[in-house]
Amino acid sequence: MGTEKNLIVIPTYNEKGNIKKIIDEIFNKADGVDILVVDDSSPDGTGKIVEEIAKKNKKVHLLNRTKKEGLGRAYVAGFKWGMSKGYEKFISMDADFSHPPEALNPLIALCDDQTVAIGSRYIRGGRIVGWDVKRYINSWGANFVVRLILAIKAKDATAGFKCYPLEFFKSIDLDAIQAAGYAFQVEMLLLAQENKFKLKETPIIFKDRVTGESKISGELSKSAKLVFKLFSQKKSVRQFVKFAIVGGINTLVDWVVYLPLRILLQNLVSLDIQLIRQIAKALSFVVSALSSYYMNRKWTFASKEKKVAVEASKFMIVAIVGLLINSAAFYVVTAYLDWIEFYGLVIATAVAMFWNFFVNKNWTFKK
Ligand SMILES: Nc1nc2c(ncn2[C@@H]2O[C@H](COP(=O)(O)OP(=O)(O)OP(=O)(O)O)[C@@H](O)[C@H]2O)c(=O)[nH]1
Ligand SMILES: [Mg+2]
Repeated sequence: MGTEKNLIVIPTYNEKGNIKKIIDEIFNKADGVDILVVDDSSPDGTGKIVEEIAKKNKKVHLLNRTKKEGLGRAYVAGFKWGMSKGYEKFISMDADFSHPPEALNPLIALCDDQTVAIGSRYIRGGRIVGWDVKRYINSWGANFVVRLILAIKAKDATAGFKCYPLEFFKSIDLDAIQAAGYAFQVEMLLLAQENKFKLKETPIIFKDRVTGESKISGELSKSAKLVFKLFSQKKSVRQFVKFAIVGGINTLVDWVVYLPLRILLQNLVSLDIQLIRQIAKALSFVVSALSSYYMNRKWTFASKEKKVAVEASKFMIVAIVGLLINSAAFYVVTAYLDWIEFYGLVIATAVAMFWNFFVNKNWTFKK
C-alpha cells in the first residue's frame, strides 16, 4: 500500500539531468501524490539516482526494467505496479519538465471515477513554449489527423500528461494495449472514449525540454502506422466497410434479377415496354433491398432484434429515401453543376451510401 491515493508514473530513459529536479518540484507543487519512476535501465544511471532518493523518501519508488521497450510498455508496467499497490488515480508524466508540475493539482482534481483528465496544449489557456514552427506544425498536424480519423473528442488527443482513474484500468485489459511507443497516448484516449469515460481537459503551458535528449525521432512512422491500425479496428469503420461490400453485392443482385424478370414480364403481360421495364426495375430493387437487409442484419450489424418485420420495414424506408437522395444528387451534379455523368454516378452513389449507412446504423439497427 502506498502512502497516498495518487500515483505519478514517470517513464525515464537517460534523464539524469532532470529526474531529481522533477521529483523535488512535484513534491513542492502537488498534494497527495507518490511517484513511481519506470526506468528502462538507462545507461546514464537515471535508475541509480532514483534508487538513492527512494531509500530516503517512502513516497518515491523505482521500477527498473531490463531493456528499453518503449514508452507505452513502460507505462503499462508502471500502472500495473500501481494497481497492485492500491492506488486510485494514476498520472502519466514526462521527466523533462514539458509537463508543468504546477498543473498537477488541477489535473488530479479533474479526474474522477468516470473521467480521464488531460493536461491540454490546445484549449484556451494552454500553449507550447520553445518549439520552432516546424515542430509545432508537426505536432498540431498529428493531433488534427488523430482527432479526425479516430473521432477523439478531446482538443489535445496526443497529450502525454493525463490522469486516469483506477476504474478505467479495471474496465480495460492493459496487457492488450497494442502501442509499445508514443501512440500509447492516443490508444489510451480512444479506449477511454470507447468505454464511455468522459474526457476533460485542463490547460497546460508545455515547455520544450531543456536538458537531455529527445527520443521521439524515429518513433513517428511507427506511431502513424498504429493510428491507422486503430482506425481500421474501429467498430464503425469495420461496419462501414461491410456495409459497402453488401451494397456492392446487391447492386449485382439488382442487375442479375432485373433482366430475366423483364423478359418474363414481357412474355406474360402485354404492356408498353417502358412500363414493363419500370415494373421489373421496381421488383428487382425490392429483391436486392431485401437481400441487402438480410446480409446487413446478419453480418454488418449482427442484429438480435426479434421484430424482424419492423426492422425490415425501416430498412426499406431508408432504402427508398436513399434512392430519392441518389436521384436528387445525380440531378444536382449533372443538371445543376453540369458535370459529366460519371461524376454524377459516383457522387450520387457515395451520398446515398453515407445516408443509408448512418440512418441504418443509428435507427434501423440501433440496439
Ligand atoms: N522507460 C522508458 N521511458 C521512455 C522511453 N522513451 C521515452 N521515455 C521517457 O518518456 C518521456 C517522454 O519522452 P521524450 O523523449 O521527452 O519525448 P517527447 O517529449 O515526445 O520529446 P522531447 O521532449 O523533444 O524530448 C521522458 O521522460 C523519456 O525519458 C522508453 O523507451 N522507456
Ligand atoms: Mg519531452
